[in-house]
Amino acid sequence: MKPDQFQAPDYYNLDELLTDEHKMVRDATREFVKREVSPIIEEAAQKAEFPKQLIKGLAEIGAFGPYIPEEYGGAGLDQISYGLIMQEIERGDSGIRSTASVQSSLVMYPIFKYGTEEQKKKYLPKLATGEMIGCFGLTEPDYGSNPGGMVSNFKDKGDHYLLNGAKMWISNAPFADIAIVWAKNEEGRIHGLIVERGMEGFSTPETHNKWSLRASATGELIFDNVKVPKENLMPNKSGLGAPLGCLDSARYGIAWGAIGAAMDCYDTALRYAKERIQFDKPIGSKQLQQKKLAEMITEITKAQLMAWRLGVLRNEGKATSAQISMAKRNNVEMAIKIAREARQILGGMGITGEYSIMRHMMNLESVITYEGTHDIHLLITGMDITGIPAF
Ligand code: TGC
Ligand code: FAD
Repeated sequence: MKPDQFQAPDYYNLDELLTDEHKMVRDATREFVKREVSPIIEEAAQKAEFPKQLIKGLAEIGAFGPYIPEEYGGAGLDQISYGLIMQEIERGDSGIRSTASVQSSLVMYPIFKYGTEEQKKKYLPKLATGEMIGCFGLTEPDYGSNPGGMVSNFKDKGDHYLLNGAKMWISNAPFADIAIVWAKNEEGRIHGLIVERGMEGFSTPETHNKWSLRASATGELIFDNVKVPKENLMPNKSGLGAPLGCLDSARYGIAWGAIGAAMDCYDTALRYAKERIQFDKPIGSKQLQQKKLAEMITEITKAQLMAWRLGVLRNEGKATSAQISMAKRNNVEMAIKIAREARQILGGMGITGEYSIMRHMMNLESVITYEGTHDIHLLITGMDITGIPAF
């Protein structure tokens, strides 16, 4: 793979909207990605292996629980810093950002929000340092976009719960130490349980043959009469709103993350267009290529403004779930379109692992599907403006 020459586009001087802390966090993450992620990511993706050696460094830059308070081991940062961390990591690879998103928003966040003090003390500090890795089990084989229909269930057996069911498409599952599992009790109410690796009847087979997110490990969670201690139920919220509340946080991070992938594709294509000579001139001198690049920087700039404004709303506690859906949907589609256009600017070279574009493009096919598909987010906007659910 070519050396990482990334230069971040900032067409509207958005740096002026960031605090010194935001810029420090962003620059430290950018430096980490250049130093640790870029040199190894192509090989990891080709081999379809999650590069576990990155875990310690990700923890050190605060990527695990950026906004979780410091008393629980988090970095205590605001929502814009969290977004910028996701942007920079996904600039390197969506699969690495996935691991950070899941750990922060889908594992640490529910423990922090819905867990007991004992659960917070037991798990959060180890999750923040990467000593422990978590995963989030909501999707089931027959219930993807409609998680409320889930059939995974647990029964009260006096001194423990007995958990049965299966989850699929679970990021980090093959190596996670704990799983946040959403299942129904005997009354059909959804609750979150913390299931630990090693509990009898709990297995996590890996999902192979993915053409997307190859540097992220995906798997199933299988529960065959797993005895879960009663103290592992998170008591402070139940119902579908509990897992969906975690998704708000993760979807917000993806709205920023997708900008990172788009920036990398744009930056690569711009450099290539200025260097590549055809018909005795750089291809960047041709109007057709300039149109592609001009439209890319326009869309990236719009997405940056949207993400920043959403971050301000989240810092003020005012962002709605529907606003988050709009940003996730818009920014991921923006990124996938830019990846496709950027790939064309590189011609044949665009399909090789010499450049990051094709990897980003394939990764974004997962990103546009997980955390709510592109269609589901459109329906969430539709419901928000009409008041009529069309699911
Ligand atoms: P609905 O009746 O609308 O809502 C049920 C309850 O949930 C509340 N609610 C929310 N609460 C917090 N945040 C949100 N975003 C919420 N959306 C809804 C709602 O108010 C209600 O509460 P209550 O108290 O009245 O019961 O539910 P529905 O069954 O009609 O479904 C709505 C729909 C389709 C929007 C929802 O099911 C949905 O978002 N589906 C998409 C599923 C999804 O996103 N799955 C993601 C799985 S995790 C994942 O992909 C991780 S990838 C990680 C990585 O690698 O980065
Ligand atoms: P389906 O729900 O079957 O949807 C298929 C198609 O139908 C889509 O185009 C969808 O938009 C459309 N559709 C569905 N309902 C409607 C409707 N009402 N109206 C119109 N169109 C509709 N899940 C987790 O719980 N944890 C994870 O860590 C996790 N990681 C993932 C990692 C990867 C790499 C992938 C690919 C997925 C992951 N997922 C995870 C699962 C992901 O959230 C689901 O794939 C996603 O929610 C869609 O579910 P589905 O694949 O079952 O598609």
